[in-house]
Amino acid sequence: MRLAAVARHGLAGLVAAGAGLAVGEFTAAFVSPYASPFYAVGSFLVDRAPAPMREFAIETFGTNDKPVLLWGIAIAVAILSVVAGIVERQTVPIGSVLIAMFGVFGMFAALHRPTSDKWYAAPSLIALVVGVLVLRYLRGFLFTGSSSAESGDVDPAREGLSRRQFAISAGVIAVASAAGAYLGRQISTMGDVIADRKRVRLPRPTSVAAQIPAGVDVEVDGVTPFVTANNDFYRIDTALQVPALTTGDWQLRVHGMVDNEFTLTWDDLMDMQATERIVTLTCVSNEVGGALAGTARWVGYPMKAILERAGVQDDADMLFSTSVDGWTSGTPIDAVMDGRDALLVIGMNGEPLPLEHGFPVRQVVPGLYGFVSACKWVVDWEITRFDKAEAYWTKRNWGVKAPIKTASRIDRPAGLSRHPVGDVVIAGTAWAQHRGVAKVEVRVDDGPWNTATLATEYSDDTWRQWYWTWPATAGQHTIYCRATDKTGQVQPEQRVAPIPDGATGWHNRVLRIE
Ligand SMILES: Nc1nc2c(c(=O)[nH]1)N[C@H]1C(S)=C(S)[C@@H](COP(=O)(O)O)O[C@H]1N2
Ligand SMILES: [Mo]
Repeated sequence: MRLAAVARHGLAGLVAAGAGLAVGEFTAAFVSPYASPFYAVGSFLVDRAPAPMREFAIETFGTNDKPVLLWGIAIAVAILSVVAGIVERQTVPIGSVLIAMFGVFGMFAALHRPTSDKWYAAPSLIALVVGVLVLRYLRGFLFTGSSSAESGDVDPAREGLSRRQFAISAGVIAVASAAGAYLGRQISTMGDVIADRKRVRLPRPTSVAAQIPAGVDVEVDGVTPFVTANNDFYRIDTALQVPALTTGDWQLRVHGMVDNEFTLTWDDLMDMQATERIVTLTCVSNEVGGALAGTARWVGYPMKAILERAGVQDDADMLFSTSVDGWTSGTPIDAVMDGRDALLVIGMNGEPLPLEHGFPVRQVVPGLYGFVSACKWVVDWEITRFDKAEAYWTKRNWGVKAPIKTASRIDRPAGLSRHPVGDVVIAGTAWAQHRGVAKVEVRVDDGPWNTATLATEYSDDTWRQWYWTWPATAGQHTIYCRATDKTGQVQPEQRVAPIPDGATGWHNRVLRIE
């Protein structure tokens, strides 16, 4: 046989085994990540490796022992599959038998995983079938009337696929396999995180949130509820794919300009005293009248206590937080230490954080826009200085320090809606976190400002509903609202875009009275 033909047959074996493993990986995503043929075989070997061998691996490779092992298996499988490709024959399918043996080993190993059921065999079985079919196909024994086989002496040049067909088929199968395996891996790690989240039991907070008094909801149809359900809570982040971080993998490294560096684990958090607070979060990108704000009941740990344990040095002024996906925020240390309820949060409205909202751990700092404070999937705290570090959005021309600006919006009636002459209830939401809403006023066209009725206040850190009943007269009218915070600052009329540190301006709606 010519060398080129041998290489081609070897490649056929490699692509076939790869396709089988990829399909196995993809299928495992729907059974269990532990049913993956590749990982099942790997774990089977690890679990049964003689103790001295394991100790050798850990001593030699340290925490890299797993990657080294996985690469070892990958290389062994690659060599075997090249051999399988070369030795495969039309009538004596030794290569197919080799691939099938690996598949059977996979089934056996998967069925021996601690949590297994009979479905654990499925990914390896499907991998076996796909591996054999691809090998037969690429060797030219499938779908290609191979008359040469009858003659016994196979001429590689006349056999099955043309060189061009082979190259295209092998390429397409390899690319599809890589994509399928990748997708399967992504789906199944997500499955791990989802299972991990289901197991989390939130601690009972030692400091509970104040009761929500009756009257925080004005109970007028169309007004945003006081507490936002998790499913309705706005989501803003740069993550194309939600980071997959389990509580077991989570750590928070606290370092930089501190007296004691340390790392917190999930278990460390469970040993600390939890605090529960209701806080309204707001995004700096919110336009006037926009919906990028929400209020939730958060359970977490006072960030101040963690910084005190670290011992922040006098000249530090910034908490530079990094998410597991690399996103960063820079929070003024003053804001964390001034007594407000800045929390390292694990619970949202009675549940572990939803994955999109930062599971397992995020920050919530009352009074600051999310981009400078609300780091989700947070894993690293560097205590530093604003003149030394620059966070994700600040690098992209957004602000450095960004307290939330006072805002008010009309939630009802809908813009351009029609109403009969007579009383029309105008109602909405206002916020000025950590200062508090003192007053909301409503104006019709360029008439006088009318003081709205405010809902019962929950706290300065939460939004506040309001309403005003307008004795409407016929015609088209524009309704405006504005809020005043407890420092006496009135929301300015001037419209400013959200970039760099938050929008300003009065929200308005046009109504038709007939
Ligand atoms: N890791 C990470 N955390 C992040 C962000 C991000 O892009 N990545 N966006 C921030 C911004 S801009 C806001 S407004 C809040 C939004 O939090 P939410 O999605 O839970 O409402 O998260 C903050 N935390
Ligand atoms: Mo934001």
